[in-house]
Parts: sequence; structure tokens; C-alpha cells
Amino acid sequence: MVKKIFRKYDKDNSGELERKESLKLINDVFKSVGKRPVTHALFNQIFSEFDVNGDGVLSEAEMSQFVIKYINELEEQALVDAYIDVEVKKIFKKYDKRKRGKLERKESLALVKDLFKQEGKKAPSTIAFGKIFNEFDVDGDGVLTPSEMTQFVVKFMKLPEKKLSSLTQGSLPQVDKQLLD
Ligand SMILES: [Ca+2]
Ligand SMILES: [Ca+2]
Ligand SMILES: [Ca+2]
Repeated sequence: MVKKIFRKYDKDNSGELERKESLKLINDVFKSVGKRPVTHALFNQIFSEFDVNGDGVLSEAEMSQFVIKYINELEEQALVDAYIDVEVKKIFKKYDKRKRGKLERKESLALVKDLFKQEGKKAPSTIAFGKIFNEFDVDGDGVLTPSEMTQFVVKFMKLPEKKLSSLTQGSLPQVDKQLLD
């Protein structure tokens, strides 16, 4: 599998990936998991991390380390993002009573109360809730939008890490296929 990827990106068949070839590979990997192309600085950082012997090109062995590390990491991140997205949608479906696509204070309070209850905690005081609400109401307009709610989910709802890592196992061939298309 790694051999195939390597051959695909080694355009000049030199048996090594030069910087330009490596850049294409890295950007394709990023793109396959919905990330933007790397910046110059990030590319340099990644490249020097994997160019272990420092000869300015990636050998097949060096490239395979990149593929294994980054595809796993990025896939995992993409799964976490997808999970958060689903949770935010669920929250809005349940708590956005007026269907405005925003949670008002009262609606947010109902959510926070339910979450505290699930954790076996007492409902927060008005002051404690006010602090929570203000922390996440980044633009201070008195309502929580879905993007503000994303931060809330990250902080308050436990991400099922074990479940996520089991999902990522065996995901390599899938991305591999996309790269080879
Ligand atoms: Ca080459
Ligand atoms: Ca090298
Ligand atoms: Ca807001």
C-alpha cells in the first residue's frame, strides 16, 4: 500500500520524494480529511520531522512514517469534529424550543441543568450559570449560536475517546484509496 502511494507521488521516478512531491502528498492527505492545504511553515515543520536523515528528500521508509502518523491523526480529528457536530445538532433539536437556530438563556439553562443532572450534580446557581453562559456567549449577544455551542460541547460533554479510536482502526485503507484515485 505504501509502495503504491510512494510510486504515485514520485513523479520523476527518482526513488525519493523531493520537496515538491512531498508537498503534493501532504496536501492530498490533508484534503482527504477536509483540512486546508498546509502553510509554508507547517510544510517545513512536517517535512523536517519526517526527513529523518536530513538529506532533503523523503525515502520510502520516511514517507511511510508520515502516512501512518498523519492519516491516523487527521482521521481521528475529523471523527471528533463530526461527533461534535452531531451533538450540537442534537442539542438544538431538543433545546431550541423557538427554532431560531440560537439558544436563549432560558433554553441554555435547561440544557445545563440536564447535563448537571446526568453527572449527578445539583443544578447550578444563577450566578454559576451566568458565568457558564457568558463564557460561551463569545460575542455577548445573549444567545448561543451553533458555533458557540461547539465550544460548549468540547468542554462539557465527554468525547467517547475509546469509541473514536476503535473507529479509526482500519481506516487507513479507506483514505489510501482516496489518495490513489
Ligand atoms: Ca522523486
Ligand atoms: Ca531523507
Ligand atoms: Ca452569542
